[in-house]
Formats: sequence, structure tokens, C-alpha cells
Amino acid sequence: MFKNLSKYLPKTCLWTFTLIITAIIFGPKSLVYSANVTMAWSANTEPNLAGYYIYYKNGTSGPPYNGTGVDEGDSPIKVPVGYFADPANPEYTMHGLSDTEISFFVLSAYDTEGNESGFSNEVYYIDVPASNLPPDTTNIVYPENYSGDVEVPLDITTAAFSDPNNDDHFQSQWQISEQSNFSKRVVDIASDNYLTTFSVPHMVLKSNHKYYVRVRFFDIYFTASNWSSTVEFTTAYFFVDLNGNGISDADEVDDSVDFNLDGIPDNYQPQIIKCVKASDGSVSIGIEKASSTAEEIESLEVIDPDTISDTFNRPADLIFGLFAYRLRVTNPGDTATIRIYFSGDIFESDVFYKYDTINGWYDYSEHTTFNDDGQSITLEVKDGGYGDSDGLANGVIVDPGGIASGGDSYSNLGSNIVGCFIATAAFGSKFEKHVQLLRRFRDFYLMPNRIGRMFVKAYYKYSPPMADFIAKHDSMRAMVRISLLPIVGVSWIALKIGPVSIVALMLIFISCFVGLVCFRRRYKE
Ligand SMILES: [Ca+2]
Ligand SMILES: [Ca+2]
Ligand SMILES: [Ca+2]
Ligand SMILES: [Ca+2]
Repeated sequence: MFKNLSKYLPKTCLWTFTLIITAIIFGPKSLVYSANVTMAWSANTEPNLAGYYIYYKNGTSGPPYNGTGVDEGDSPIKVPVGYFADPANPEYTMHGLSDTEISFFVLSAYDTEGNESGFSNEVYYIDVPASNLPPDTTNIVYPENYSGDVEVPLDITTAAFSDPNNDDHFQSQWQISEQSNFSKRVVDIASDNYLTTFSVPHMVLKSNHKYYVRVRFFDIYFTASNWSSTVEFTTAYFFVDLNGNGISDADEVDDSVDFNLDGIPDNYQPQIIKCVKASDGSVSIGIEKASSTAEEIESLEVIDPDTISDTFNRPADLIFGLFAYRLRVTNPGDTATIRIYFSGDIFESDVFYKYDTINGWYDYSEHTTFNDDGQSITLEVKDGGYGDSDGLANGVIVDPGGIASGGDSYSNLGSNIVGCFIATAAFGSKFEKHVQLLRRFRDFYLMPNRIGRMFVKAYYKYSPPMADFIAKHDSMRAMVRISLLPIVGVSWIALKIGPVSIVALMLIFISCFVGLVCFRRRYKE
């Protein structure tokens, strides 16, 4: 059985060119103990092409492709172009693949200088036994059929998986549509992560709107069950947008915002740019169309990262939180570019992260440009491809993402340490721009060295009660804000211009901290 998954596989492309290869697989099929597979693909046409790498693995789809055990060698198998009898129609046969597990394959090309392209689409191979039967048809248990007021974000859940051969549950395909016959879908995602619960991607579902959902299960041989019976539901009225600009009326920016610096308030330019602010006012973001294929920014919102239940690979610190938008493109499958402005400094060392249901959290650097203004990035996104989380070339791109501080990881301090408690208490929000600078300073200059980490650890141990105390006293808050300003200033210089004396900075931190402790003691007495 052969199938093209055409799945987007994020991979940092280190090289100046990217090659797309479409691979197909065909027989001969299995021998007695193990399978032989021949792959064929469209040849790469770069003049300095030197060969291909064939990557494989067994079990689950997606990287890392670190398979072993094939007679030709461990993954990746390097095949110089001279190997092929007909380089215009390359074919390659592998011997000794597993005949009980699914094998997945991707290809890359390399040139005469050793540069490697990105991956091709993924293909798979499995030898299906004649006795295999499809899994039993499931049914959706939440939401219930004809239910209204369904809260968003929504997790759809099904009954448990069962299979007449007792096979394992390999994958589920989830479809949501505005039509009862599913002629056009707003979501069509096959996931081996969301098997009996599906977290509908952000921005897919509109407020107070009727939808239809269905699901089918796949066993380990990629044999599909029948579709579940369709469930009709209506979302709650969760989005008040009386002026119809696609931004929650409570989260609109005022007329002073002019991210694109053309002298016209962005609020008067909805055809070009749309802006939103976090509900506490600490962060605002503007999204501007940057290619002719970007037809309309339909909707934009700031979202709480905690509403995404999948935390695997999630960056520890999303400097401006997360935001999501819905972009309509001219034609299904179009590639579009947009420019995103932030209400605070961003740095080249930052990393733009995205989340989608198929790939989870991933580094989006390959399609992100940090602009010279230090306040904006340009993103390239493709309907049904990279940067689109609805899994479909349907003319709409839905896209949650955020800026992660590029500093060192500090997960060894325990989970959820993202705030600078004292600064947060003084400035009112962890996303406030002064607090952001301090968080970055911590990540860049304190976390990478041992003394810095010790200080941060002590700080996180002793500062929460202090922060509580500060937050409750307005005069203290003002005083702390003023006393933090020199530190913020030095942090800014360090981040912007480069490392100054770290020891001196840490001394300032420590002396301010000690000063606060003493002050609090005296204040209490
Ligand atoms: Ca089966
Ligand atoms: Ca509005
Ligand atoms: Ca403007
Ligand atoms: Ca799409």
C-alpha cells in the first residue's frame, strides 16, 4: 500500500536553496521475512546537484528520521547522482525493511559543495495483511448533536478506539465544515497525536456560528473506519465585534497607534493593517498585508498560551504572549507574506514560534525575517502548508504564533517560571515592556552562567512574597518602578549594544534586591 502524506515537515534550512522533491513508492512488495521497497521521485534540476539523502524510520510519522536496519545502511542513506542509471528519473530500492511496522521516508538533495536541501514530502510503506479489517466506527461524545452555546476553544471528544483485529489506533482524521455534506471544510486534519480528543485550532471557529463535525479512525495499517455520524453544533457568542472589523471591540487599539509609520492611524487603514491589544493593555500587535496574495486579515486576537493543552516543545517564555489571526488569500494554496509589528523591542536573537495541531510547537525561523526596525518581523505562510494550522488549502490561513526569547533555557528551575515577580508587581504585567527587557536580560546574561543561575534561583525563591507586598502598596510600586529604571536601562544597553560588564550588572541587581529586603524589614517595624 502506498500513500502520499504530503505533510509539512519543519526543518531549519541552513542553505541558500530549497528543493522540493515529490516522491512516490512502488513495489515489489514483501519477501518472506522483510520488505523491499523501491522509491521513485521527480529529479532535482539544480546544475550542481551531487546526489540525494534517503531518510527513513519505522513506527510514527514525522522527524527525526533516524531509522536503522535496512541492508543499504542506517538513515540517511547517501546516494550520489552517479548511482542512477537514469538520473532524470531516479529510483532507489531498499532491502530488509520491517514487514510489521509502517516505514516512513523523506528525501533531500545535496549539491557539489555539500549543501543540503530541505525535506521532500513524507511517504510511507506498509504491507497490509489480507486478514486486516477496518477499525470500528466511532461516535462523537462531545459536543452533543444539535448543541448550542458550545464554548471555544473547543476540544472534540470521541468514544474509545476498537478494532476487530485488536490493532492499535494509529491516527484519526477530523473534519469540520459549515456544510452538512462537508463539501468545503474549515478543518481537515489527520493526527497521530489527537486520537480521541481534538483541540480545534485557534481562529478556525467563528462566534455564534453553526458547524458540522465528523471523525474516522485508522489502524496501524492505515486502514480507515467509516466516518462517525455527523454532529451539528453552534458556537457560543464569544466575540463581540459590533463594528465588524474582525477584532474584539474590547481589544481594539486607540487612534494613536500607527505601527506602519505612514502618519495615518492604523484604525483608519483596515484594508492594509489591523491591530489588537491584550486585554490588560500591556501588549499590542499589528498585522499588515505584505503581498498581493494576502487578500484580507479577517480576524486577529491575543490568546493565552495556556489554552493550548499541548506543551511539548513549547518555548519557556513567549515575550509578547501568543496571538492568532485568520488571513484570506486570493486563491486556495497561495503563499502570502505579512508583516507583524510589536509594541516593544524585538531582537535578532529572538525566535518566532508557531503552534499547529499536526506539528505541535516549532521554530518558524525558516519562514521568518526580522526587520531592521527592531519592531517587526515578516512571515511567509502557505495555505494548506507551512504556517497554516487548518490542514487545508481552502483559501484561509489560520495561524497562532509568538516571539520567544532566544536566551538560554531555564527549565531546570521548574516549570512556569516566566515572570520577574518584583518588576511585574511594580509595572503591572509580565508583558509590560520594561519587564520584557528584564526577562530578556535574565535569559541572555544570567542564565548562561553558573553565578547568574544561582542568583536567578535565589531570586525566584525569595521574591514572590516581596512582589505580593509591593503589589499591595501603590507608593512602593512607584518607588520600585523608579529604582528599577537604571537596571532596565543597563539591560537595554547590554541587549542592544552587546555585553557590558556582567559582574557590574549583577552587583546592581543584588544591591537593589538587598536594599528592598532591608526596606521591607524596616517598613514592617
Ligand atoms: Ca485492523
Ligand atoms: Ca471590532
Ligand atoms: Ca498607519
Ligand atoms: Ca488553510
